[in-house]
Amino acid sequence: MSGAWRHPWEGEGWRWAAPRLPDPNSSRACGLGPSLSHQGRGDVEAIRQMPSHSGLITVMDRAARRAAPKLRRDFNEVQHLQVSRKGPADFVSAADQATEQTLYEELKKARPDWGFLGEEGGTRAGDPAKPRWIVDPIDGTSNFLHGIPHFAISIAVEEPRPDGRGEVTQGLVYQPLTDESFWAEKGRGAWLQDKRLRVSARRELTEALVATGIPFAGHGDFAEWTRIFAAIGPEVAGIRRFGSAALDLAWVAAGRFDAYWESDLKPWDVAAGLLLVKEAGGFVTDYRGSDRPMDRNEFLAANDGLHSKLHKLVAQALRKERPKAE
Ligand code: 2AM
Ligand code: CA
Repeated sequence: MSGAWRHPWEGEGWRWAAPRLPDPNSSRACGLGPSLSHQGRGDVEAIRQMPSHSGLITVMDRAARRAAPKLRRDFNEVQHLQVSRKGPADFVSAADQATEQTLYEELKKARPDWGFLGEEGGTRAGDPAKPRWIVDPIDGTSNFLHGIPHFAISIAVEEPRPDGRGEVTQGLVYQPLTDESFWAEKGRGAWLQDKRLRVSARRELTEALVATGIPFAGHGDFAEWTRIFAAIGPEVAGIRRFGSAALDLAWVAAGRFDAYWESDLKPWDVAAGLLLVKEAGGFVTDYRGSDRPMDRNEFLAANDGLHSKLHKLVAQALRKERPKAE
């Protein structure tokens, strides 16, 4: 469409100049890209560091970057489809599936006997003694569908454990439109490209910017969310609902958001993001404070100080909601 606004990457040769992950086999530290440096922020260490990571992170990062160009082209196409009567829903669903297929093929090439749990393709069994991939090809599909540039690819590695509970040991959230790769490995910290991430250091609720996910048609408990919102809203600096749980959690890890709450999510929405928050020094519990938030499918994430304050508010709100339940 002539006159339609075009994204800067919808042209020839434009590319966000973000640094790549260093090759784990290389001894050269990679530089900080100018557009992604966060000097002056307390949340990201401004010093150069050479992150040590396993080859798995390289595999995940490469898979996401291989899927990204088509996703960017499809996103641009969605702009044009907005005005058609049928709308872009079928197109976006096809983009979701194609992205997942690319990720599946790339990851399978690297680890042929691993299982795969993806939002679009369901479960593909692998060797039960080996880890499996947990993949969300587009987290923030509603944004993508509406032409809102806020969505991400999420990839996690879940290792089998004797008690039957898998444990996520690697996670990567890649935002194709900004070329930001948030990644974490158990015991090795959380990173944005080659910069170590820390959750925010803010301690006061009045300074806290809090992200959430709001229940939507047919999903979630709106009454419960409203109670929590009513309890937290008046106490904090602001509440944001951006529509991608994976990015919400990655941004808590990066200290952009101070806290986050949401319920009724799927494993692929949160697998990578939860590890990012934990490895960035944050706390994630359910609304009752248990450190197994997946069990109740409730997620409250923040630094330790804010977490305990928010947890008190949430617990109070839920007690009011269900006076006889517990
Ligand atoms: P999805 O984009 O992969 O579906 C945000 O609240 C989370 O809920 C996102 O991780 C998003 O994952 C999921 N979600 C599913 N349907 C949604 C909708 N209609 N609106 C907002 N989020 C939705
Ligand atoms: Ca999702």
